[in-house]
Amino acid sequence: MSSPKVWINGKLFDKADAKVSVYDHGLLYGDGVFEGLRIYGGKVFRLREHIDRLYESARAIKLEIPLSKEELIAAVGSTVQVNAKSQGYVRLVVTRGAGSLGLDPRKTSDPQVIIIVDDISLYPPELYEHGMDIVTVATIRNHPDALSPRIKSLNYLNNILAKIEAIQAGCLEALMLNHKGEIAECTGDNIFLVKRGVLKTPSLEAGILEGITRNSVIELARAAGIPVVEGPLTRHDVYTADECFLTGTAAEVIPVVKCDGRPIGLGKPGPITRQLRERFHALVLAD
Ligand code: PXG
Repeated sequence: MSSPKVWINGKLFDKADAKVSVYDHGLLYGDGVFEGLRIYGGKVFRLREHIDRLYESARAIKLEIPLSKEELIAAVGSTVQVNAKSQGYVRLVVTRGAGSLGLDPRKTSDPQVIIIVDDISLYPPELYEHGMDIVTVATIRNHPDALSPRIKSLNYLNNILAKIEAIQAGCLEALMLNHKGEIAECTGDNIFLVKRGVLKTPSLEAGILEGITRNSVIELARAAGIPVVEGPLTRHDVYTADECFLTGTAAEVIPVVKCDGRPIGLGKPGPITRQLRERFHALVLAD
């Protein structure tokens, strides 16, 4: 495969030449926002939703993206085409831009708008078949009044610290609680439970990212007549659930069969998880 072409502020660069300044506040302070999108059959899934979320993240950190949504959508389309990818991943990044060595965002100029089109690394296929084992970690999700998890910012240390704990415990994903001790989300995925035929997931008030895969799965479930409840959930709800799965652009819909050493339900992927996974696969191809 030829080297990926990276779009930066309107120009295309080979991967090796795609660079930003070491004075960029995205690097110095994690001052910026991003999106992770997925290409299915040459088309970006839910592009409009990702663009809307990117602009909302930017608005929340008072960062003005120097092009319109329509211009950015067109740039994503052309970069996907140039890279001739029919399946893959798109990373959109907007940094605050280069500035002096101080926090003040007014000292920055030229925000960098970056579009990377590359391959996505998936969990091993066995995990989709047999389900994954997750662990609750001590690192709580960012307090929403400190740094809202609704903002997909370039500072992912909260999630990375949780991921390190999960790996230390021999798991690939961490279940993060919020400041109230409720279930929030995993490091790069939202979480769902099934109990007596009802699909349950933390509401946005839990302090989570409003996942685009999450929203698609909620829509699919409702359309299939599966009741969906968004509200506070505890670890007890996870331990006593019939089924559990995670959703995310990278993970898609992946079953969870164990949490903190407790098998969930029968300890294997359940029928509602399987059904929603199939419906999600059909949706990404149709959308
Ligand atoms: N919670 C968090 C904290 C996330 O970062 C999700 C939930 C799921 O949201 P979506 O909209 O994807 O359903 C995410 C998304 C990566 C990567 O490279 C991470 C995400 C998405 C794509 C790629 O690790 N996180």
